[in-house]
Amino acid sequence: MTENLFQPYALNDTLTLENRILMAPLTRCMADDDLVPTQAVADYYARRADTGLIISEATIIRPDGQGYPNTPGIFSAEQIAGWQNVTSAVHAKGGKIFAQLWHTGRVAHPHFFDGEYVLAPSAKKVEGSVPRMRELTYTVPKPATAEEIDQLVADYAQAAANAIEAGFDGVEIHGANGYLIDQFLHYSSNDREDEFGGTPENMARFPLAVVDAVSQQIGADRTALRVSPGAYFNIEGDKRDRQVFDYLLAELEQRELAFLHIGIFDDSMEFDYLGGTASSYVRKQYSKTLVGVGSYSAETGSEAINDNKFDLLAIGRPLIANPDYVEKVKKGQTLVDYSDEMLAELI
Ligand code: FNR
Ligand code: 8K6
Repeated sequence: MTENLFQPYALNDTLTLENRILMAPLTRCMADDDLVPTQAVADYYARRADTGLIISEATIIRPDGQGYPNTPGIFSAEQIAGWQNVTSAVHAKGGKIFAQLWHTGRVAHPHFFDGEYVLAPSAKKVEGSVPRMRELTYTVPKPATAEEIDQLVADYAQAAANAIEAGFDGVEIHGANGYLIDQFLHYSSNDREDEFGGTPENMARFPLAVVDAVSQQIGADRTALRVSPGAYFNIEGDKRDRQVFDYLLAELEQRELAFLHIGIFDDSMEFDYLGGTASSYVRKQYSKTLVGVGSYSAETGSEAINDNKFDLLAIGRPLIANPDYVEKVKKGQTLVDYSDEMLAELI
């Protein structure tokens, strides 16, 4: 009943995926202390090369974007070389891989980069502390100046260029899950009064500047974006956010991105201000390639594609538990259930 997942899908003239199952980006905190992906990381991705497209774990564009221990970067020569090893291993097995470009904004912590403060749209801190390092409480961020915002845009574009140098087939800009780009898009984290806040157009300005700078650097056909119109992680929702995303999606509709990807853990979650689930809301506003995700099985995901709810299915936790997920689904074999303890090891 999952045949549609095994049909090829052309993202555009340059990229065709062999099937419609994507590996969702999954932070594993397994880079070495210079934030370089190791051989074990390369082997882990290579084992999943039969997915239609791997989206890498979130990868920081510069040191002050780091919010978790041992998350990989893509700003140093060593990191680029480490990723080259990963992309070669995936390509050798016939796979495709995008890099997910990340800056955590106010969810960063000065502990990781020996800094004095973290940057975000506004001086509004996120409650809580770093997972697995609970002694590191989140700090009140410093609102980025217009110059600092320009530099961030340039650093995303440089990271995209570095990703291509490292052999990635494209990049997904991480605009979801309450991190820097998402912080600009929600009223609870953005109360700026300059051209980056206060209205939907202003709140979408930085995210769109990043999309455009990255597209210009490596081509829109190799640029994707992940968004969370429904606030659910590291951020509070506000019913006015709806207008921001209405504006953002209308703007994205005019661009030719490789795809748009929903950021959510459970796509059955309904948001009153979106009038339903995150994917149903985006599907109504955006007609191009959409990647759905969030607690789907191959069966429910296949059905959602059949019902035209989205075009491609990203799978996260089941792919942590089953490196051979695609083959098992194809053969109708039983999957191993995911459990959080599996995060301790790369299988
Ligand atoms: C995630 N997720 C995630 N999302 C993202 O955009 N970048 C990331 O680096 C991560 N990292 C991450 C780590 C772990 C351990 C989990 C469980 C999740 C979210 C992920 O991409 C996906 O949206 C969710 O896991 C929901 O899909 P599944 O797992 O229900 O198929
Ligand atoms: C991107 C950094 C990820 C760090 C590890 C995340 C581990 C998440 C484990 C899954 C738990 C689900 C969390 C649900 C989020 C909010 C629901 C309202």
